[in-house]
Amino acid sequence: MFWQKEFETMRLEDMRRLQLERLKNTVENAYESVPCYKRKFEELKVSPSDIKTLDDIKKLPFTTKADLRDGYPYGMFAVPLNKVVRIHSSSGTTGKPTVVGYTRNDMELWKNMVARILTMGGLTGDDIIQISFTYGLFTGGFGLHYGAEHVGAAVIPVSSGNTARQLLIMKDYGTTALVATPSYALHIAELMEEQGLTKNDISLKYGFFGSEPWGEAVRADIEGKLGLKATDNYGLSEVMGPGISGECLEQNGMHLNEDVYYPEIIDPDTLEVLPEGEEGELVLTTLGRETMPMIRYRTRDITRLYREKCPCGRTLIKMEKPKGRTDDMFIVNGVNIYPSQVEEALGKFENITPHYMIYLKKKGALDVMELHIETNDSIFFDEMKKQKVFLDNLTDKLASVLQTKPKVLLVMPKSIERFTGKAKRVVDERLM
Ligand code: DLL
Repeated sequence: MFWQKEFETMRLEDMRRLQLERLKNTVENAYESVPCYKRKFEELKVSPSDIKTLDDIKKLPFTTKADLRDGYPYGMFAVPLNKVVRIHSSSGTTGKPTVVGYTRNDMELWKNMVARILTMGGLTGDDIIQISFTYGLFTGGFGLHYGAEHVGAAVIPVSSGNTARQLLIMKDYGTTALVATPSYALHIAELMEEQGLTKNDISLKYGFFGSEPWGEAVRADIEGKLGLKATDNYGLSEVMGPGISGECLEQNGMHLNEDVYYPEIIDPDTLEVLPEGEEGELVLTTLGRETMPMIRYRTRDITRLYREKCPCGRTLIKMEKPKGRTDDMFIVNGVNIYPSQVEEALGKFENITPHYMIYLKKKGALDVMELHIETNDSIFFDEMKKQKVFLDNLTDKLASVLQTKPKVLLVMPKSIERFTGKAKRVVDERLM
């Protein structure tokens, strides 16, 4: 099933033609209407008329979060405020938030992009969908809400938190599709077990999880416990919100809506564009957005783009699950580590849960990476010998994957914080 088959199954040459036409319009609009772009173009001595082929995009300047902050709140808007019908913002952990706006046409576009993602992950007008993302300035709640309504599903806007109520609603209302962060889905599954419920007591079929990195072990866990097919979807507020890419039911890479977001992969250090298939930082250019045209926005997300025939029939370029953000990466004694590498390694072990925390500490001049990993009840804390063997195996495995030896502590079941939104698993105490 497709939502906009014409675009989702477009032949590559037609896609290229469409992207070029839309790129020219975007560049023209950004240059004419956003002072920041006019200045950046002039600094690089480029003008919209220099865009003759898609490859010419390399001549254009990048946009970063700092540009959005400098223009806080409305400096990057290309339309007057009376054309704006919605405002969202991304919280950001430091400094000012970044503000994003939507015209009526932007809202239409957004709804369609999310409807595409939901349709490819199995949603139809017959479903009852529970949106357990926070509603508010975060784009997740409202973004998925409008997209799901557009598909024609019955939307339950429950928002995040109050997990007992989430479960009650899921059971009594006969929810068939769930939208949440993967960490929150795990937490819902956990409470279900505690209440003695199984997947047979609920009616879930599809789960749409995104907004943070998650691996295959977590997917298997969520699918097993909730009895649904779990797909990943990706987006970011600076470029629109959810709806940029998502997995189909093949669960094999995310289809990126490239007719609306032109993707590139760059080397984050040299800023060189890398060939298709190579891993690097994702850069996105909006091809239809009115309020905030983004030219070569540096997402900081590390991923890979590739073309591959998908059994679902979609021809859109595929994007690998992002393994993390360049700014999430931490360095321990000179070794670069992404939290997702830790999660992947942990996924290979039985008897531990997907709940963990990483504490970065200093011991003299050296960095220490302390990993707190929650076990399930089947590791007998009273059987010291068995536990030691398990711990040594785990530490060795992690050391070989991460290239540095962590200090691993097994902690009691349910002792690590649960997250209702995006999980925060790294605490860097070296700077405190
Ligand atoms: O998280 C938008 C969104 C909402 C996407 C709901 C999907 C579902 P922000 O709060 O601006 O927007 O955060 C964007 O979250 O740059 C990535 O680092 C991360 N992210 C989002 N989706 C995924 C994903 C929303 N599927 C930032 N896998 C992005 C990994 C993701 N990371």
